[in-house]
Amino acid sequence: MDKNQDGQISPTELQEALAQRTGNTDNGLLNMMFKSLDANNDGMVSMDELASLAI
Ligand SMILES: [Ca+2]
Ligand SMILES: [Ca+2]
Repeated sequence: MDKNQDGQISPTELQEALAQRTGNTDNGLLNMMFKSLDANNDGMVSMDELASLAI
């Protein structure tokens, strides 16, 4: 999922991963998912944050 391998998932990376897996590109859903993943609200989802949800 981490395309540029910086150890963080950006909203764009999450969107691409979501589109690839589900074909869903709905922005509302994406924002909701991203917010729930981004526990510390820094605008990026770290591997720790991702692991805590275990997608
Ligand atoms: Ca990244
Ligand atoms: Ca974060």
